[in-house]
Amino acid sequence: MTTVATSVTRAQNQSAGKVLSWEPTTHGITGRTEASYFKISLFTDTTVRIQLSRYEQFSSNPYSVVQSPKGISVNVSETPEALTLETTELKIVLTKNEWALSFYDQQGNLLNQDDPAFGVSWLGTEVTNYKKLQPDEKFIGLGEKTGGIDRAGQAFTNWNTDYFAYGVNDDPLYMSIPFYIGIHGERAYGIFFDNTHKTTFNFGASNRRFSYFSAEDGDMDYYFLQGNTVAEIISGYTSLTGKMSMPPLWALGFQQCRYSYYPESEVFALADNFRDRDMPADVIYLDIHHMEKYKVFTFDGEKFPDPKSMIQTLKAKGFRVVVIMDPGIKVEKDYLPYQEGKDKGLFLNYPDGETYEGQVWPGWCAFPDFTSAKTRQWWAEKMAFYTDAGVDGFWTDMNEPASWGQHTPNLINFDYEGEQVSHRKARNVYGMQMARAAQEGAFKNGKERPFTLTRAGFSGIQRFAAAWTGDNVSSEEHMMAGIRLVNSLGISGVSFAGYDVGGFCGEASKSLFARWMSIAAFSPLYRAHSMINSNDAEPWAFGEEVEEISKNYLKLRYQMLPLLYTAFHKSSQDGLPLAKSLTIDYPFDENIYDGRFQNQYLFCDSLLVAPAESHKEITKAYLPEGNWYYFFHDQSYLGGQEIYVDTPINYLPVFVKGGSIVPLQSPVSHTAEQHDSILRLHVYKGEGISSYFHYEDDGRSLDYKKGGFYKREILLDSDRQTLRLTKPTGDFASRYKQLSVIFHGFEINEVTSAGEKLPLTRENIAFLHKISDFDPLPDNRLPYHEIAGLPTVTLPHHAEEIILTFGT
Ligand code: MIG
Repeated sequence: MTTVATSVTRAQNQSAGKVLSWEPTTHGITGRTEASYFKISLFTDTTVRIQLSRYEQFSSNPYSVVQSPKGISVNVSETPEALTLETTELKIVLTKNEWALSFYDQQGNLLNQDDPAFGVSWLGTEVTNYKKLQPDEKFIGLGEKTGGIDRAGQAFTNWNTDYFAYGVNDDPLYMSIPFYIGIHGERAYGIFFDNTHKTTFNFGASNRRFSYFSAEDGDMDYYFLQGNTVAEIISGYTSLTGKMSMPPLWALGFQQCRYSYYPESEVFALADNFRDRDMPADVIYLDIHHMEKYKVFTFDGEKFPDPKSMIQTLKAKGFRVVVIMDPGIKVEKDYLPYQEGKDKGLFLNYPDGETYEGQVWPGWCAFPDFTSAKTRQWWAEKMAFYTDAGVDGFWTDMNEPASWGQHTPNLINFDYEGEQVSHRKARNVYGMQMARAAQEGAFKNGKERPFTLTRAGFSGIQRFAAAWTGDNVSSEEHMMAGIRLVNSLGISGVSFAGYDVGGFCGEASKSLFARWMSIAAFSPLYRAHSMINSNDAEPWAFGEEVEEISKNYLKLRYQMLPLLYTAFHKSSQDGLPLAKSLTIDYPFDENIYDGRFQNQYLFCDSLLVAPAESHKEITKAYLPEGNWYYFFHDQSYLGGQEIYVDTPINYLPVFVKGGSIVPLQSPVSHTAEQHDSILRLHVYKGEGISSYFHYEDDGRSLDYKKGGFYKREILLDSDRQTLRLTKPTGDFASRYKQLSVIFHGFEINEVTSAGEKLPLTRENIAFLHKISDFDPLPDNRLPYHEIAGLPTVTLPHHAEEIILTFGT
């Protein structure tokens, strides 16, 4: 009888049940329900942590959250039916008769509500929180997830997976970020489910009663985030899980990868090709063939006889080298990293103590336990092998972890910062901890800011590495899917992200490659890559016209460096992405969710990119509220409408938001090359006051943390026709000696500064250069765009306040 009863309970849903008791804590309350222990803790006025466990001891994730509760005042009140917790921004009501929470803002608007019957429930070890679906509720975020930008009606799994040539609707991929934002009735909220087990998010798939998030095991442990805007919610999430730190400037340049460049002579030829063809680039990758028999911390002596001098030569040409690191360490008696790992107990083990071995490129391998501080430290020290040779960047691949068979046994032990857990709890954070070790190593041994790129990750990964979207495919739909993946990563805290330009698997057509190079110029990470045994896929490998188009967008990318650098700085401060899904600034505009427009995004806040497939000659774009200018010819549009745009292969539709200040510099062939010292501020007429800040630092050290930066605010008043540059702050001297202000959309005959008239010229501006007339991709490009006669003034970029007044 007892046995049957128990198994029935285990096999059916069991909710948390009645609230039996509670008591106040410093940050909220704690108590018991019939089936669980609970705790509600206010971290800020807008962020609250909810924990429910069937054990008295709560279990948690030590890796993602870096914020602790602030000393805020929480007001708790009780009625016979409910407990209410209030801050200045948030009201949380807990129903006592059956654990269920409702969240309101201080105006009394319902943000989010548990299903009153199921609230938090268990099925065996699986724990779930059921949330009532709100009318017309939309769901965005969840990191590296395929599908449309609104995830309503779909469900997703978080389980880091090596997925070669994934389909554009496949799930799960490499990285797990259990954070999403719900949007309904002009309100939004965020939920971060901080459980590292395999989790499922259901946004109303196969039912119309609730959305839910569940984990295979562990506690119900989530953060509810309130915000007046979607941006505030993302900032709240990145306050919890951390923000990216400033990357080195060179990482913003173009990065060329291939599986694999070797030998040394090929690498030199590659570098020379970029320079001889006048195509800007900063980074060359060495993929797995740089190693001897795929053994990490080795160079293949035949392919790369003298890595140090090779890297020196490349550096002299303005290139940085990034090497790949895979976690698997070849099981080989005389291979030092294997011996050390074994002797020092740094590898993953079976519960009986035997080293776990899985098969990857080097053959049978042991896997460092990156969830142990000792192992991370050791790995970081080993990396001196690379940094001594002059390697500047690190690429952590296969860190899901991947192994042939793709089914790591669940019983394997992980340290998990001393907690000692199984693969089920640790898998999803393994990759992030490898990236953390890589960042530590790059930092410790190198003298400059590190650049690390990772495939696998979990919430908080943005603190350790940039991300790329793995093994995509050379197809139009993948090009579009990559944009959405990067935009979704951006909603989920990962600002520095990109995709393999040209597609990793398969062969890109000429036009596909040209378009991909154009779009990716507007991606935070600008990196081309392709698979072993595929055709050459460098930007000159597709014929002269594609080369010219690529060169145009590469040059534009380098002209945009001042814009990009400020955007990276801003993102490192506020946690908002550089590639911004329109759901962030325009969440309540229904049109942006339209399948035809869902790939559009704002880049660096001021540019709206409306990507089109490469075979399209015309496309429809949607311009949200405000006024807009077509970037390449300045035609102006009112927002709130759908428009047709020509999309010839040489022009990607990009629009500038009215009121924007877009700083550009002269093109350079790599980020360390000196520009012409003129900062060109392109100023676009909008409405009222808009602001921008210009940010610079040395681009390589950490001095910026101690005041070594140059920052000045720029305020445009489009109505009163003034532009004000505040006095700069910080100890760094700007690298720009002159300032050119180029006015777009204004009628101007006169510009004065401090009562003095400035010489006004009329400039012809072309953002892209003319493409010569050979072998055009058939009829698929437009005449050359030059914007004629733009009013321009040039003045010294001095360090005092500058106020320009302009008009007729
Ligand atoms: O099993 O290092 O996603 O970018 O070129 C394949 C070889 C391993 C997968 C990565 C890809 C990389 C490739 N790697």
